[in-house]
Order: sequence, then structure tokens, then C-alpha cells
Amino acid sequence: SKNVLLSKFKGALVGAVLGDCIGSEFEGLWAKSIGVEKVLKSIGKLESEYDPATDGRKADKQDMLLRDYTDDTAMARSVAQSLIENKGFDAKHMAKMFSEEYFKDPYRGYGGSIITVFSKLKDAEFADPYKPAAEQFDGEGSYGNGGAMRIVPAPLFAYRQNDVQHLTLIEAKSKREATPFDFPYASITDDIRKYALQDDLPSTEEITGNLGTDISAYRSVPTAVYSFLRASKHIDKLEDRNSFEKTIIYAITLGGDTDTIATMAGAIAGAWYGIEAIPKSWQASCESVEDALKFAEQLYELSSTSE
Ligand code: F2R
Ligand code: MG
Ligand code: MG
Ligand code: MG
Repeated sequence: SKNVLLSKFKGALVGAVLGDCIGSEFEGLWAKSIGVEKVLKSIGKLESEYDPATDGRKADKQDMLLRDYTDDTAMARSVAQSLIENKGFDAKHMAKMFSEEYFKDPYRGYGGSIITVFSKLKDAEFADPYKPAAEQFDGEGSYGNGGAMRIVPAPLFAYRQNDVQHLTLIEAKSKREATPFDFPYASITDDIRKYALQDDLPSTEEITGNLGTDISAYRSVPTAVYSFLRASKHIDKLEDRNSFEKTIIYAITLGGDTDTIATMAGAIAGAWYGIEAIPKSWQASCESVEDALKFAEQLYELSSTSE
């Protein structure tokens, strides 16, 4: 019988990789200059490279480069590999993997400030793995969405540990005095719900204005959650696409931090719909999909034996 949970683990990790590889072509562009046709054209090209008979790329396309992943996947790979290798979280080891991966392969479009963290970590020989990140922005820390873009392997690893807390409590705990600005995620959930349930697609301006599409976490994570939810409903020009495909395509049309929003939305959609919903043609054209499938198997094994 079909292993539903394993399919969801694979869907989450592969969905994240595809959101990154397909979304990165559009990173930093305004929604106005993208449009659903351009995204469909890019995906159509990728689909035309696929040969269902061999479940791989067409013979004359095999020399073409795969769509590259960016920092989103580079770092998620390190999270997965470190959790698997240590059968748990080892901060020093994970910091070392992030940093070494960066210096081995720096041109993956990393955030402008995190590269300072990699250097400081390396210079201190990973002595205090938390310190360099804590020092960022005068001790404020980074509000970049890097944490969210790479986190997927962690909830898979900890799948059975089940200590998810209520969002408001998490946000409250980290603050001294409470104002609405201290609950950036909890306070946006009503808007996410409203936009997701709306039958007519909200205008792109409304979404980019109210939810955001930038590299800050609080102006991109809600947008990814919304994209996943909204893609289960009708979207013009995407009638012949399944909800996983719609999630990725729609998230990209919102512009801005497209690779990261599509990677986060793709992880959620992949976990929800399972690996069977993810087109084989997309999988065949993107770098690191095979590793994502392997990591999913390994994390699944670890999470089922960790009780
Ligand atoms: N970096 C990018 N995209 C832009 C450039 C792409 C490529 N290099 C190109 O040239 O085309 N994408 C990647 O970065 C995002 C994830 O960022 P992460 O890992 O959180 O990094 P960082 O450096 O910590 O934060 C990113 C920037 O956010 C601003 N910022 C963060 N915290 C701040 C604070 N407390 N005060 C002021 N500014 C803050 C800074 O400008 C940081 O450099 C993903 O999109 C990934 O795809
Ligand atoms: Mg990126
Ligand atoms: Mg890495
Ligand atoms: Mg990005």
C-alpha cells in the first residue's frame, strides 16, 4: 500500500527544491514585469525537455544544464545532511556545513549579510556557533527570510516530537512589551485567511502591498502560506494545472523574492499533496531533486525510529 507519510516527506523536500530552481529565474523582478504567461512559458520550456518514455530528459536535451538551485536549497541541504549525519541537531556541525558549503560554492545568490556570518564562523573555527548571527545588525539579528527558506528538513526530522506551540505564545515569549508590531505573524493570519478564501483572486497589488514579497521573513512567509491556500481555488489561466503546480506558478507571479516564496510555498504544497502531485517533468529538469528524495527517505527513517 502507498506510504502516505513518506510521500509527504518527499513532496515537502522536492517541492522546496522546485520552488527555488523554477522561482529563481524571476527573483527581484516586479510582479508587473512577470505575469502568468511568462511563468507558464518558462515552465512549458522545462516540460518540453522531458521524455515520459524514459522518465528523464529527451536525448537531445541531456547536455542542457539543469535549473540551478540557489542559497535556499544549498542551506536546506546542509540542514538535512547535518540532521541525518548526527541523528539530531548539532549547532556547531550545522554551522560548519553552512559555512563550508558557502566557501566551496559561493555564487548561489546568498543574502548580503549572512556571508559575514559564514566568515566569522570560519575565523573562530566554529567555537560559538550562535555568536556571529546574534551580532548581526547591532545585536538585533537578521530579519531575513533565510531561516524560513531552509527549515523544512527540521520539522520532518522532528515529525513525531509534536511540540508545536501556538504562534501568539511563541511571539509573545520573545518580547518584553506587547504591541501589534510584536506579533508580525499572528497579526497577519486574519488577512491570510481572508485573501485565501476569497473567490475572486485578490489583485496582485493588494497581496504585494499587504502581505509583501520581500526578503524579510515577516513580509514573505505569510505570502507563501497564502499562495499555497489560494492555489486550491480557481486561478485564471491555470485551470489545467493541479494545486501543487498552481501554488508554484502563482507564488512566482507575485514577484519580488520569487525563489524563496516559491520554495516555502512549494514545501507546504508538496507536504500537503504528496510527491505524486509533483510533475515528473519538473523533477527531471532541476538540480538536487534526487538528493531531496534521498534526504526524505533518510529523515523518514529517522523520524520513525526516534520514538
Ligand atoms: N540575496 C538574495 N537575493 C538578492 C540577490 C540575489 C543575487 N545575489 C543577485 O545578485 O542577483 N536572495 C537570498 O537572500 C534571501 C535570504 O536572506 P538571508 O539568508 O536571511 O540573509 P541576510 O543577509 O541575513 O538577510 C538578507 C538581507 O535583509 C536585510 N536585513 C536583514 N535583517 C536586517 C536588519 N535587522 N536590519 C536591516 N536590514 C536587514 C539586509 O539587506 C540583508 O542583507 C533569500 O531571498 C535568498 O534567496
Ligand atoms: Mg535564493
Ligand atoms: Mg549550505
Ligand atoms: Mg530569494
